[in-house]
Amino acid sequence: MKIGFFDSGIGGITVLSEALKMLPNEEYIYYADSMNAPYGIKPKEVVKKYIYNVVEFLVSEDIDVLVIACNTATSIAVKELRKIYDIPIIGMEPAVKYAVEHDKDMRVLVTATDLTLKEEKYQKLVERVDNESRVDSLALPKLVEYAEDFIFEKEEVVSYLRKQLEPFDWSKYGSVVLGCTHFPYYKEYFREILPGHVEILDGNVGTIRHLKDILDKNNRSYGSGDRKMTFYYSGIKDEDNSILKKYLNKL
Ligand code: DGN
Repeated sequence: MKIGFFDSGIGGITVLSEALKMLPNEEYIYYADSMNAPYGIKPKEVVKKYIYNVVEFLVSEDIDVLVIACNTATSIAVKELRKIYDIPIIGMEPAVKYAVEHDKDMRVLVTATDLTLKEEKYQKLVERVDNESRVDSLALPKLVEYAEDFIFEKEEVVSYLRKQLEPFDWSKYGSVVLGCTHFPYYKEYFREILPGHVEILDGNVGTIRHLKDILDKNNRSYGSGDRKMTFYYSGIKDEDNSILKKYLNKL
């Protein structure tokens, strides 16, 4: 089974790492569009063009299934891509439904990119599941920049995060949703700042479970091959997968 993954950059590696645990014996091709990152603060039509280029490339590599390991790209393009290509396409969705249902009386803070939060897909999701107006949102664009620049220095990142999270009355919140695939790199920093009762949720495991379900439903065979990994960096092949390994080691 050849599984294509892509993200505006290296955020989708946090999703890929779950796939490697649950589906270890597949052929993976990961495309980080890092030269065009970040997607989350650019005009939608520009980002759409980037996405179509990447997907066209991955499909030309004969992938059997595509994982859009990027909330922003999913929000903007998943519907149209599914109309164009006849392979299964799996997208990301912030775990808002789970968060709202899980903790009945508490508020939920969804963190993501500006573009994800502004998009109709997200607005509709909140409308559907948040009947009591308990969901708030917060864009954290700098975390994407930090991750792309391989900045993991605790003090710098924690001080940015602290500033962003400080205005909230955490006694009212039950969970924080990480609605951008770059954010799980910093999960331990969120944990350090937030009080213990606040759960930190991401959609990565759920996405890979969904991938498995889709493969089963489509009668696609998996699990019998050897693991193979190819990593592209905006069209350039990373011959020894050094970028990929560097980030996988951070998880
Ligand atoms: N990792 C992407 C996401 O999940 O939305 C976005 C990163 C970006 O380009 N801003």
